Amino acid sequence: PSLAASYRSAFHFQPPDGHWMNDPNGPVFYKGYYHLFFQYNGLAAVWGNITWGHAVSSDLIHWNTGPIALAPDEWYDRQGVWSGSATVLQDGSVVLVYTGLTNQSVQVQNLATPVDAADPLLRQWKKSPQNPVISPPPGVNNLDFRDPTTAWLAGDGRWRMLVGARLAGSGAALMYSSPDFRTWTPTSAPLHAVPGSPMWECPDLFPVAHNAGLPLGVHPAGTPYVLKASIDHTLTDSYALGSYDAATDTWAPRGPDDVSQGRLLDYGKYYASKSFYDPVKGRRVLFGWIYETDSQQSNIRRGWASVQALPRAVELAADGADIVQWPVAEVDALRKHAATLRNVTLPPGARLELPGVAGCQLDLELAFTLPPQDEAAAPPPASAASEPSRCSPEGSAGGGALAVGPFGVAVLAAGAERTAAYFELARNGTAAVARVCTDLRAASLAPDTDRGVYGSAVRREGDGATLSMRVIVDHSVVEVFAEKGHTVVTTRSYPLGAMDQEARVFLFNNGSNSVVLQQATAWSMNSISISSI
Ligand code: DQQ
Repeated sequence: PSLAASYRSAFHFQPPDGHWMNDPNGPVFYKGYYHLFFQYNGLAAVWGNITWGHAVSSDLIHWNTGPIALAPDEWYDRQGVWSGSATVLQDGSVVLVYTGLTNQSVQVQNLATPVDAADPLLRQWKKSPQNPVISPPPGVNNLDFRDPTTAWLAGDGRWRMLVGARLAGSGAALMYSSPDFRTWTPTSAPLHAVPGSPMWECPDLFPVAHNAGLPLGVHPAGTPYVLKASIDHTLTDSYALGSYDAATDTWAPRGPDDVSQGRLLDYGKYYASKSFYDPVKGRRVLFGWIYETDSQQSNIRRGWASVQALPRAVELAADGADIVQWPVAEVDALRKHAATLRNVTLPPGARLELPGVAGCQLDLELAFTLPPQDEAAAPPPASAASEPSRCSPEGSAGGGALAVGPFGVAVLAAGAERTAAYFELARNGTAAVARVCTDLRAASLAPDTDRGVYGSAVRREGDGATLSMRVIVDHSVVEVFAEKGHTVVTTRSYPLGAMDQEARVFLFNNGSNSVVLQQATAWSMNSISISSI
């Protein structure tokens, strides 16, 4: 197979005809189908000529694409149909709100509705004669006003919606209200802003609960809300947990972390995420854009760029201190041919091939037992004390001042190439901080690829004696979910040799203490086929 085919995802969504895709837009469940729209250039594998592509699924995993839903054909979106959201109104009808870049280079918000509301596949859309319905307010630059959220009905019977912005030097989520979904007026203050933060793209505000999902709308005071913003300077999705005050239409963080200054939804190459409430399974589901990390020439040569991440269910952690993200259960239906390994000690320097598993379409679940922590023998804190959350720049090689590890799994491994997903424990004062990391330093011998080390601290479940991770490999995509999804790291690998059936899986321990592999289960994964409807 050609390199282009080998890197192409087999069970992550991407348009069947290739070309360019970026942000997920307007996810919604309507008349028995999940709909996903996406920023799409059907002419080339580069950003530009942005339309809304459209895909439909009955299980969030198997998709078929429909015709382009929205194209730049009006003065108010002539330079691009940019990101936005879908809202289901009280009568069950659906409305899209999206950003148009006008012929005068102004970002405005526009409405579109189905041509035939009875069509469950929602193949044709018409734009509202009232467009544009919102223009940049005073204090907001014409190019800093975009990405409307799904709207919700507030206690006063009016709709609320957010728009990302930069307002007087602050990244901000502006709030608008409407009695009829046509006439929108700004609320008296932004929902939230962080002074000095860059522009907030693709804001998302949603309530969270443990073991459940919550729809947008009115919830009891004290319900935790995630506020997320996409920070374009770093191409990262930053979030914080906070409280939404319905009386003032404002949100405030609950802890020291604020949006753009706290945790990331994903510590790898994941951006512009957007959630929706799935009424079928009562869960909140998050889509996100996994971008390419090699050169634009490589994208053009391959003829396609970007995939959508596997949809993730998002919940509040049991102790309420953070959120957990986990691939929706429907992903498990793609699993076949399991191989299992139990109770294997990995001494320092261990490198053990996982038998019966190879290839580029894998789902691995690994649990490790840690050695008892001997405080006295622990090495000095070293750099870990100053930056406890950052992965060691040495990557998976070890030899640093770690208490335990690095230990974990190498995937897409053959010859000198491998992508390592692993844990390391660093001393932070008297506590040990666990971090989950992905090391791309040896991921590819190709000259134009990323050689970074990505990851962050992970909150440990239970008594801290075990650490678990799930690693999903789909050709060039590697998604790592640590400790039930407290920390997620998604990266891209473009090996020259470690592809297709050449790619092997190894367990390793490059630390100075033994760890025990409690259990490894590895599945090879079926492909999906995506065609047009
Ligand atoms: N992508 C869209 C914008 C959004 C950005 C344009 C985020 O609406 O702000 O393709 O990736």
